[in-house]
Amino acid sequence: MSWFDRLKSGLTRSTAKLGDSLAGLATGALPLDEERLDEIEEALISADLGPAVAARIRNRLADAKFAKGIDEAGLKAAVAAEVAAVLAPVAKPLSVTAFPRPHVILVVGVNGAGKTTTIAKLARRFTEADYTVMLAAGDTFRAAAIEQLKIWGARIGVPVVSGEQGADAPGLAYEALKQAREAGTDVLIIDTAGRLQNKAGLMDELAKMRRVIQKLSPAAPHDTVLVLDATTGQNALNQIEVFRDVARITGLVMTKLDGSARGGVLIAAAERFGLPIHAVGVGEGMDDLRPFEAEEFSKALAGL
Ligand SMILES: Nc1nc2c(ncn2[C@@H]2O[C@H](COP(=O)(O)OP(=O)(O)OP(=O)(O)O)[C@@H](O)[C@H]2O)c(=O)[nH]1
Ligand SMILES: [Mg+2]
Repeated sequence: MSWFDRLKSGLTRSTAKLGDSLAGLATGALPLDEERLDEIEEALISADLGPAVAARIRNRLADAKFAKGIDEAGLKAAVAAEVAAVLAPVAKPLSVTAFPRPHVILVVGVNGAGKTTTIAKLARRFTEADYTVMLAAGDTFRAAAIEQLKIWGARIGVPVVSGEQGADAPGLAYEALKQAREAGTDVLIIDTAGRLQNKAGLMDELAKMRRVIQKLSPAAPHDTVLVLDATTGQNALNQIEVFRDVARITGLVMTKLDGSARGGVLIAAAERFGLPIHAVGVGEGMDDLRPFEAEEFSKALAGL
């Protein structure tokens, strides 16, 4: 399957909801009346696009151009174009820009969102682009988490700085940054433990991690990436809100778009927060990460 096909089949829930209902709502030779426009707006909202974007698409469709009716392909194309306009400004791949090296990327998110896997995938992409990469096993809570990152590091061929289970995570991040700097490594990616339910602890640890690494590199972390699981739907918006405040996130990665995902929420997120969307995950393997492409995503979502 091509990347686009996987993305498209991954957006099944959204596509089934949106693409199919758009197909049913196309009017052919009949005018697009108020009632039909209301139905289209509802379909957009229930596909997780958010009320603001749904209202904009409705207004666009109410445009005189479609007074004579609109066919299925035309309706889907109009929706895709409007969605792409929302997403295009936020589609920004991660880039390695910091001098002096390393460029530090801190990866945060709730339990099981796909942080560690995303780190492996990013490491893979950066090494393929000829950057040197180091990983820091900053999820020190579980021995299995440290082991998981070490296995990925060995597979991709990048060093992993780790400590004992229960070790101080900010201290480990500091040590990793020191080593990456000494080695002249281009990119340091720091894994963290996933928690949302325990907000105070999370805030303390992430804030402390920032303070500690800033002693060595005042501009670090250069990126703080929130990993979101596409299957969580609207809950992703709450996660962005909480992590934005506690961790000063600078961008998003959405994983599991290959499952029966609800990727429409990315549009609501783009509209509401305007944070860069760096990449999307479409599988569990190290090559299953793609830069976020607004147009492709919009077409897949509209069922084109
Ligand atoms: N299908 C699919 N599975 C994914 C994707 N990304 C991650 N996973 C799976 O999701 C599960 C959790 O991934 P992890 O990377 O361990 O998630 P995490 O956020 O590090 O989890 P914790 O460290 O426990 O908080 C694993 O089984 C991954 O293989 C993806 O894009 N697609
Ligand atoms: Mg993890």
